[in-house]
Amino acid sequence: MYSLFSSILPSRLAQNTMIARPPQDDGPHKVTYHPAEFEDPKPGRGAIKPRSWNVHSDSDKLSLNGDWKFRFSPAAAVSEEFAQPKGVSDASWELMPVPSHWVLHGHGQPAYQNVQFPFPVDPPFVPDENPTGDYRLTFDLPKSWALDAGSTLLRFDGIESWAKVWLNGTELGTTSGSRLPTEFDITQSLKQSNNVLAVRVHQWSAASYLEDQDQWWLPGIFREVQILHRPVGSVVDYWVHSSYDHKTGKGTLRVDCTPSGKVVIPELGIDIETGVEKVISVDAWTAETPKLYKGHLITTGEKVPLSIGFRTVAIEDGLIKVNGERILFQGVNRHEFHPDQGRAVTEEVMLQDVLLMKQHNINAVRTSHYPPHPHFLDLCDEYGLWVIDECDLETHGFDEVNKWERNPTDDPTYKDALVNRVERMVERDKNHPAIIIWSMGNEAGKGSNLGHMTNWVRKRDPSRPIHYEHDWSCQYVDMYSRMYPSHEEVELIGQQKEDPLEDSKLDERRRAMPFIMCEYGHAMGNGPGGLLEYRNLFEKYPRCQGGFIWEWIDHGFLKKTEDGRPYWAYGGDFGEEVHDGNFICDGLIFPDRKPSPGLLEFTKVIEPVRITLQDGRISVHNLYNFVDLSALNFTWRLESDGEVVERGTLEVPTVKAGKTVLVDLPKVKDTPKGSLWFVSATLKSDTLWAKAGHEIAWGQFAAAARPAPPSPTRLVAPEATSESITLGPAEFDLRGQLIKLGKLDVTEGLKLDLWRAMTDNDHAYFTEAGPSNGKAWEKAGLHRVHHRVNSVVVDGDSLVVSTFAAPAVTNRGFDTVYRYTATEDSLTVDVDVKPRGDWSDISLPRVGVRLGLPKSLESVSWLGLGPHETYPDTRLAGRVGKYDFAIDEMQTPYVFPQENGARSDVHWAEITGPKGGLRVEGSEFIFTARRWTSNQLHAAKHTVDLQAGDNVWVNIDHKFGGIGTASCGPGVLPQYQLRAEPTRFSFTLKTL
Ligand code: IPT
Repeated sequence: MYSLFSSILPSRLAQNTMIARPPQDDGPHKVTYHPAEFEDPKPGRGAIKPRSWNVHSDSDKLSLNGDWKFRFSPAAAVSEEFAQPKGVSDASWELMPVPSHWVLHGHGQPAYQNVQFPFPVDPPFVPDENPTGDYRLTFDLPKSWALDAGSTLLRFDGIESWAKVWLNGTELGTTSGSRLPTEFDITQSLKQSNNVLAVRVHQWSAASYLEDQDQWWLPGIFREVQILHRPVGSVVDYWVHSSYDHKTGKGTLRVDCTPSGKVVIPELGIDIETGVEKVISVDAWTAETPKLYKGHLITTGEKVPLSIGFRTVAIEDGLIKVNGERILFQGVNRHEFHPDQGRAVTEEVMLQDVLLMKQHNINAVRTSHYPPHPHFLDLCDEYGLWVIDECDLETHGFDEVNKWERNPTDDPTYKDALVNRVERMVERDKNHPAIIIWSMGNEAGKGSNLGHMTNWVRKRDPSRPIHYEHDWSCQYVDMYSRMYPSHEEVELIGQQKEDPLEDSKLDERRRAMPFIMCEYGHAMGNGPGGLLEYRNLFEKYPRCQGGFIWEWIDHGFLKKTEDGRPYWAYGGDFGEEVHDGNFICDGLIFPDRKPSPGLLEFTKVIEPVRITLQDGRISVHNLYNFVDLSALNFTWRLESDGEVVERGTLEVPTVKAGKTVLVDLPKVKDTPKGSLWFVSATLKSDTLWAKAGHEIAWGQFAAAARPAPPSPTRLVAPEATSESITLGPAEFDLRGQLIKLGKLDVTEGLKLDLWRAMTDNDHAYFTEAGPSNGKAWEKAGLHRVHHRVNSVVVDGDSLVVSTFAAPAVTNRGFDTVYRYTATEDSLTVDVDVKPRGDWSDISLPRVGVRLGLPKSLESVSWLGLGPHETYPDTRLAGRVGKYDFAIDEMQTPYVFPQENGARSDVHWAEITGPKGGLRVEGSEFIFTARRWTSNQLHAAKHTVDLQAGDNVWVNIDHKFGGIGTASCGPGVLPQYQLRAEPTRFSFTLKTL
C-alpha cells in the first residue's frame, strides 16, 4: 500500500532538527505525531521552588531589560540551533524590546476574543500556525559580581504563553503561566562575560487553554528579566506573619525565614530572631490607614527590606472582617493595560492607576484575572487598597463547546498545572498586607482541580479566605460571589433568601457566607446605570459586602487612520478571524486613562462621607470603616444661579467611623429664590495620593425653592402671509415649520424625537434586557419616525401645529401638537404628545424635540447639572452650576460612538457663535448639542467616523430613558424606564 503522507513527510521533517510535534516511525506506512513539548498540560520543568518576590535586597542583581535580538517565525516548527552560543549568526536579526509584546512591534497583530478561543478547542493541542519568537541576548556580568560565591538565578516575571530557555547552550527548562514568575538556577552555566541567553517563546501552548481571559492575546516576554545573585546565607524564602488584635490594639509579628536570621524594625524597637513571635502595640494596616512599618530581614548573606502591615482578616458571623470590622468593597477589576504597551505596563502606569483609584474613592481591586506585576501590589500596600489577588486561570471558552466539555478545571491531566499556578501566586505575593483574599481564577467552570488548588492554599496560608466565582455551590470557597446579579437578586441574597442549591448541606453552608459581587456595573460606554441602588443594598444588608466594577480601563489600542487621525482600536480592527468587537472597551477610564463620566458617578456613589440635608440641618455621615473625619476640612457655599453668594467654613465635630453628626446650617444674610447650599469635604493636608484641597465628598441641596418660570405676558399674535407665518421673533413656513428665530436660521424645525444612538447598554450584548433596549426600539422603528403635519391653525395668540409622528409599517405613533405663543422677543413652545396605539411593550429612549441650527454655532453655556453628562440613573455626580463648554467639549468620546453628552436639570441653556445664538429656558429640561445626528452617531464605529456636518443638532428633552448596565448585567430599573404616556412640556426660545 502506498501512502503519499508517509513517503514525503519524513524527508521534509529531516530538514529540521526540531519540529513542533515530533514524528515517530510506527511501521512502514505510518507516522504518528506526539504532542509537542508546549502541548504538555503539565507545568514547566527546571524552575526552582516558587518563593516570595524579593528583588529589593542588597544582593547583586542585573536587569536584562532592553533590546534583545529577535527572530519571528509564523509556526513552531523551527530549528532550535539558535540557542547555541556559537555558530549562530544573529547579525541580521532585528531588535525587540524586553519587556514587550511582539505583536505590538511589527510581527502579527493583537487579537481580541472574549469567551471564544481563537483556535479549535482540542486540548492540549494548539494550531500549527503557532507564532514563535526566538530571543537572544549576549551579556556580561558587572565586574563586582561575586561569581564564585553563592548561586545565581535567572528570573522571568511574565512570558506569554510558553517558553524554553537556554544559557550558554545549556537548556535550563521550560515555563508557562504567563502572568507568573519563573526562576532558573543558572549557577552552573553562568560566566563572567559573553553569556548567551536564548529564549524561545510560543504564542500558543497547552497553557493557552488556561488563559482565556477577556483581553487581547499578546505574546512575548512582557515583564522584566533579571539575574539575581544569591550570596551564601541569603534568603531562600521568607514570610512575614503580622496579625492585629483589634481588641487589644496589639500586633503579633513572626517572620519565618530560610535560613534563619534577624528582624529589625526600628520604629517598633524590634530586633528579634526570625521564627520568634513578638506581641507589640501597633497601628493597624487597613486600606484607609495603610500604616507600614519599615525594617529589615537580615541573614548572614543578605539584607531584605520589609514593609510590614499588621492586620487580620477573618470570616466571622458570616461577614468578611478586617481587624474586627465588616468591610465594604468599593472596588474595581483591574487588567494591566496601556494603549501602546499592552500588558507590559511600566511602574509609572501602575502608580497612575493607584493614584486615580485613590483619588476617586475606590478602596479595593480585584486583579482580574491574573496576578499583576508585583510592583502594583507594593503600591497597594503603600497607598491602601484591599486586594483580591487572582490566579492566572480562565477556561471560559469551554463554555462554548457542549457546556464545558473537557474543561481543564476538571481534567486530571491539568491538575498539576492548576496547583502549580496557585502555588506560584501565593508564594510570590504572600507578604503583601493589602492582599486579603486569594482568588482561584475566573470563569473556569467547575471541577475537582479547584478542590486541589484550594486544598493547597488552605494548608499553606490559612490566614486569608478563598474566592472563586464560577462554582455557585461554593463547595471549595469561603464566600459567595457572583457577577452581574440584578438588584432584585442581591436583595434576596442580602436576606439569605436566594434560591436554594440542590444539595442542602452546601446550601446551608453557602447561605451562611458573606456575599460579594466580583463583577458588577459593566462600565462599557455610557453608564453604568443603577450603581446607587446597588450601594443602597450594600448598606441595607450587612451580608452584601460590595463589589468590583467591571472594569477599570478600556483596552483600546492607539491606531491612526491613513490620513493620520488617531483613534482607539478594538476587536476586529486587527483582522481577527473571530472577535468580540468593542467588548474590550468597558472601563471606567478611557484608554489614555482619562476618567469617564462613569468613574465620576462611581466616585460620588461610593464617597466615604455623605453630606445631606436632614430636618433643616446638615448631616455628615462618616462611611469609613476605620477613620474619623479629622483629616477633612468642611466648607460651604451658598449659590444662586451658579454664582457664589456667600461662603464659609463649616465646623464639624469629630465624626467617628460609621457615625453621623448634625450641624446647623450657616447663618447667611439672605437665601435668594432657587439658591442652593453646597458643602464640600476636602483633604486638610497633602497625602501620598492627593494634594491638600482634594475633594473627597460633597453635598448640594436647596436653600430656597426655585420659582416656576414666569408665564410670558404681552403675547403677540401670529401674522400669516401667502409665504410664511410670523409670530413675534419667529418665522414659520406654511407647514408650520420654524425656519427663523430673530436673525438665527433654523435649518430644521422642531420635531418630536424619541430615538437615541444606542449605547452599549442599549445593545444589551449579553443580557435579555427586556423592554428598555435598543433591539426593541429598532423593532418599533423609533429610529425612522415620519412626521406628518395634519393642520396648521392660528388660534388666537397661538399658532398650533398638529402632527402625527410614527414609523412605517405600524399604525401606532404619537399625536403631537406644538402650540407656539410669542412675545416681542421670545417664542414659547408647548408640546403635547399623546401615544396612539399600544406602546406598553417597550419603554422609550427619550421624549423631546430636536432642531437643526447653523454650524457656525460654537459654544454652550447652561445652568443645570454638570459639568459632565448626566442621565436619569447616572446623575448623582452632577452638580447644579453654571457651565461654559465648546460644543465639541460637550461630547464624551466613547471608544464606540453612542448616545452621550446630555446635560440634565437644565434651567436655561445658550448656544452661541460669532453671529449670536439661541437661548432655551424651561424647567429642568435635558439639553444636548452636537454636530451630527443621532443616526450618524449610531452608525459610527470609531470616533474618527464622526464628522461635523452642516448643522448643529440641538435636543431639548423633557425626559430620558435610563441607561442601566445591560451590556452585561441587568437592564434599566423600572423607575428609570421611560414609558409612553400622554405628556406635555414647554420651553421658551430667545435669540441672542
Ligand atoms: C465576565 C468576565 O468575567 C469578564 O472577564 C468580562 O468578560 C466580563 O464578563 C464582561 O466584560 S463573563 C460574562 C460573560 C458574564
